[in-house]
Amino acid sequence: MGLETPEGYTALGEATVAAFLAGLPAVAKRLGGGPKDWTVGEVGDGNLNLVFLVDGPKGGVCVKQSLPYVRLVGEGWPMPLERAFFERSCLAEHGRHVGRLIPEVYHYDPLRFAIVMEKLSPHIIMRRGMIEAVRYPSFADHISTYMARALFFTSDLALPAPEKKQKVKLFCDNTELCRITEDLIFTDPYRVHERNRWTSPQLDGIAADIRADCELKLAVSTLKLKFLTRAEALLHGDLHTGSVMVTEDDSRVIDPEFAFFGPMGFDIGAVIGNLLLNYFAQDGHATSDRPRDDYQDWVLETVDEVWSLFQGKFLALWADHPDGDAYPADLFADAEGAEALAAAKHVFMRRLFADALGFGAAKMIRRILGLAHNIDLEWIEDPDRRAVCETRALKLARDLMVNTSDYRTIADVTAAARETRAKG
Ligand code: SR1
Ligand code: MG
Repeated sequence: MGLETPEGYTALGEATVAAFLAGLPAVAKRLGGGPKDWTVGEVGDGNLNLVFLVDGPKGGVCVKQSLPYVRLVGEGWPMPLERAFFERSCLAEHGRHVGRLIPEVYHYDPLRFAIVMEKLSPHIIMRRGMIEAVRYPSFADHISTYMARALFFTSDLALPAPEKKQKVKLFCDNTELCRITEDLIFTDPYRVHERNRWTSPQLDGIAADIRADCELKLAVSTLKLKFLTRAEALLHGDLHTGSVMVTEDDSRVIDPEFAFFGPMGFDIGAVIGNLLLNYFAQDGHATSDRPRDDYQDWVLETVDEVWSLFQGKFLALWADHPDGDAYPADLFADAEGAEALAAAKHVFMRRLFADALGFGAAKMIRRILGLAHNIDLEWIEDPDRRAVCETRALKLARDLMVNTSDYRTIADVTAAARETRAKG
């Protein structure tokens, strides 16, 4: 027996999407012709939803629909349909601040829990491009703008408290998606759990060491507490390289269904952690006629740029728009105040950097020892080779999480990544 769903909901299929869109005049006009002229393909390769690409004589659209369960696992793991509502709400909120760095939403259907949005073409999922060693020269600029603006403008640095609280309230109900993160990122990889998997037997010993590593378990639990309690800004919530669609000169952040008010470092860490995973994975994809060293240099340069550009942009926004209830500008109007505020901003950024490293490390560990892996590593066919890459990534991640304060600058992080790789 299927899972119970609200009246009006049925999962769309390739045969029914056209009829659904035909009932939306503005979307139908965008596609051109009529339903018979439209081609539909289901292309969802994520862990949760259905995704259809629809093309007509005039243009295309993308339809994303929640399933009442986790697609990766099946009906045995029910999941609220409302994640589509949170995704659409986040796209609306972030859209006010980041403009064309996300897809345009054309329609939201609250009965079908479906979002009809811009079909990004010729974009591809960034993770896939990076596995092929494709460079994205504008990515660091784009993602740092996205993060700086989305995080700053939804924080207490920019918003009056009542407005911020209303927004927190709206996203507070995204509890089940947060629960996925709480369990899969901050807890499961550090305990025996049937959902976990890893390259076995090669990583059996390391997985056991991690489960016995109290220092690491305390560090990840401290991060989990921050994730649970620190409603700092509206996060994307799952900002890995599979959530960015790219061309050489365009980047669009997609899929913010995990959106909620949480610690800013969680999104920043997700980007950095996933770039570092790719850096280590390259050694599993390199061949003698196609070495990847130059590409690995580019990945680390990108890590550096992402943080450096983010920091500069975030501080610039704080200087230009000190409109929130935190650090009221009139308290710091004189020269002494200005100096004190500058010092406080420095402390803020240092704390944010440390948060990002900790969360980035947690993201790396979960993709190697938890349920949901990523293809950067999964597509390395030879398990021995894959395990070498994964072991290096785990080693760096552990150090980033436990000895976070040793990393004063982003250059310390990229140097440690190189050193970890060089040591084998
Ligand atoms: C059960 S969902 C597993 C993962 O897929 C999503 O992309 C998130 O990263 C989530 O943790
Ligand atoms: Mg996703």
